[in-house]
Amino acid sequence: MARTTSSRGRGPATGRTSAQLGDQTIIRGEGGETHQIAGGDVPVLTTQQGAPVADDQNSLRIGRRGPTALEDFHLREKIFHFDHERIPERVVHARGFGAHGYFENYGALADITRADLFQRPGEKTPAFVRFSTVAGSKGSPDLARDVRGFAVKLYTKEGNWDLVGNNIPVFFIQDAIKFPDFVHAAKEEPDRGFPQAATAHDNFWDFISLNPESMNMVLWIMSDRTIPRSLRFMEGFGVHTFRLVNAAGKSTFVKFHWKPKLGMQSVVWNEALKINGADPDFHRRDMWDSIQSGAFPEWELGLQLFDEAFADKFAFDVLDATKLIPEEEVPIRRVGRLVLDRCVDNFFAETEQVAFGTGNIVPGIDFSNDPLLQGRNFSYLDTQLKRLGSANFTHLPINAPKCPFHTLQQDGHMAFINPKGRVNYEPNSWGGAAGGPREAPDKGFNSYPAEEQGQKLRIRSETFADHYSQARQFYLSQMPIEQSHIAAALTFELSKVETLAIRARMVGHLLNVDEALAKKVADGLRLKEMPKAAEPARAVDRSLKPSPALSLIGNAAGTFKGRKLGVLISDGVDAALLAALKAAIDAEGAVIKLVAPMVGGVAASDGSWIAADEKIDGGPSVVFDAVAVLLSAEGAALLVDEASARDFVADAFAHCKFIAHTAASMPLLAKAGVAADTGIVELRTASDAAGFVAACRQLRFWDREAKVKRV
Ligand code: HDD
Repeated sequence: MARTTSSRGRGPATGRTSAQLGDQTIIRGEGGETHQIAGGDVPVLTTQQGAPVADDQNSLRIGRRGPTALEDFHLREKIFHFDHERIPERVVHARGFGAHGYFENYGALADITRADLFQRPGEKTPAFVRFSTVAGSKGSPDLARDVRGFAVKLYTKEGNWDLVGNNIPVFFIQDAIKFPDFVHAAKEEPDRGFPQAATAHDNFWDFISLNPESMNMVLWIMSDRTIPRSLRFMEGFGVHTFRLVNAAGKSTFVKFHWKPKLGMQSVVWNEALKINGADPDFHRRDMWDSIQSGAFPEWELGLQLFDEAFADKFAFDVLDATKLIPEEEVPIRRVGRLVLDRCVDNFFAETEQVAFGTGNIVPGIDFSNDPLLQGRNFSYLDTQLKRLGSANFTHLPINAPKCPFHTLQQDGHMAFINPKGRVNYEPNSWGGAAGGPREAPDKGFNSYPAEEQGQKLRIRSETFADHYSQARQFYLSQMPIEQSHIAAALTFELSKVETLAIRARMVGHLLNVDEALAKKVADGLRLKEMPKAAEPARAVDRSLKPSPALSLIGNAAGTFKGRKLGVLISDGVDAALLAALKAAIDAEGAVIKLVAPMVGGVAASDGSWIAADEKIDGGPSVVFDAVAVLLSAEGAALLVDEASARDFVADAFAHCKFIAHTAASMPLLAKAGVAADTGIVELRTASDAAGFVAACRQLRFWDREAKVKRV
């Protein structure tokens, strides 16, 4: 057997082992003595039991090359603990990214709710938010076409309120009893274990095509909403109708919305596919970078408030989670802002162990009878026991309330909040503090006393029977470019479905949404004949007015703030031009990243040295919102035959990005197939830089898309 002579092995000449650990060198002598050099005053490594560890490099052996001794408690403890590091990943929403922040209340809302966090203007409530994808496992790529979870935990002074929402205001199913079927169908197929984090497979579309109540959600998930550019640029929704209840006991129905301060933005599908290869952590890195740089992501909390009278006259049942209420019918009142200003200290302790639950509500907020919500209220508590392994998961710091709390629950695995004293039951006759916590009839949570009566039935209300009208309304509310993306996404996904009957069944549903859309998809799939329209349970209401608020591109914020410009540079780059571009980007509140043939940097035209952020194949244009190609003539000559440089330009062009360039860069642009349009801006002098950044505020030059996407 070969003997190792590496720096971590046993040096043949000295007979000593050595290891470089950060700034400290550990040298181990033959006799086992340990010397620490440098590193200063560091804590001593111990076992879990606190015993100091002398040697963490070698297990205990009998003789130099002999067997390992079972008594090596440090080895056993270390391996034992490592073997148990993982907890079950979430059955859905496994991949997530969390951050801390606060919710700041704009004004007092005492007239509509007694919820403590809404009583005092300017009050800040600590918050923890976890964003997630739904279908993929923990290690899946960020840019999967998927719904994004938007789960908010607000540590209010009267307990934790969790708003466990998504970035889409409607859902796939109406009744929680179908959730396991839906999730099974969406996830990897059980016999083969793939595809990962993708709905483009037979099982998903088989289920969906047999489940017309999903059609509204299907239109949403096939839209650009499921490929967001950043978690910072997406909306959030509580989805269900909830109740707000004021001190007088008056109830108002509410739907919760989160509106991103920087506006909404998505990527295009071809870009998403490439981002997943270039940077599978694209979303979490973006969130991490922006919080670490002090550019704190922000959303405003919006309330859609309505009463029973509105609910009665609204075209759909407000308890049906597959429907939304258009903003045009019930405007959104913005009541506060959510700011994320701190990354976690430990991903496992916080992001992995955070336990959200729709059942976590506080006085002043209440449930509605939405059957999806009612089922969720069971599932979330139940799942925490599976994942976190103990009914004491609320003792974990990320889950514990930040207000005082006193229960009479006790013991169990890992109980580390253990009350002192004699009393663990109620009622008791021990007086004063010795008697322990008491209920508070007025201050405590009182359920809204809704009148309920009826037969016990397994039945779906008639009022849930319209499956197509809002899908149609959503589709017609999109800009033409968005409509073409929906058609392309449906065609892509159904092209991955092997069973022709499923493809046809889906097109049959689309005929009830919009005939032109159905035809486009049928043509895209090359269906030999148009299937019959699916039989709707209730006739499609074609009179619903489009809701412009539902368009993503139509509501773009008109700013490049928070976005990223990628600049390709080479030796000889015009230093003044680059400085002007940087100044314009800084003034916009955006970020500039320099990409060069080699990461060490380039020598600029004025002799200065400019360090790069990325090597050309490590910083493809898909990770930027716009690009500038500032090559010198020599730089262009060098890169014109470099595939990654050509891709940088060709992808930016194909993805309809704004592209600035120097005249000298033209050979590369020409080789990459760039054709002139007004999204391509030549920078002649430094004074052109600001104009280019202003153009970038449109985010994409969509007029180009028809020229670069023909099928
Ligand atoms: Fe759910 C996690 C959102 C329906 C059962 N869900 C989970 C998360 C989000 C949502 C954001 C991740 C929370 C986190 O970051 O830890 N879920 C939704 C929305 C729904 C929805 C917006 C519909 C409006 N969910 C839904 C139903 C059920 C569940 C109908 C079951 C009956 N969801 C769960 C769960 C999860 C979960 C199994 C997995 C991990 C967890 O709860 O903590 O209990």
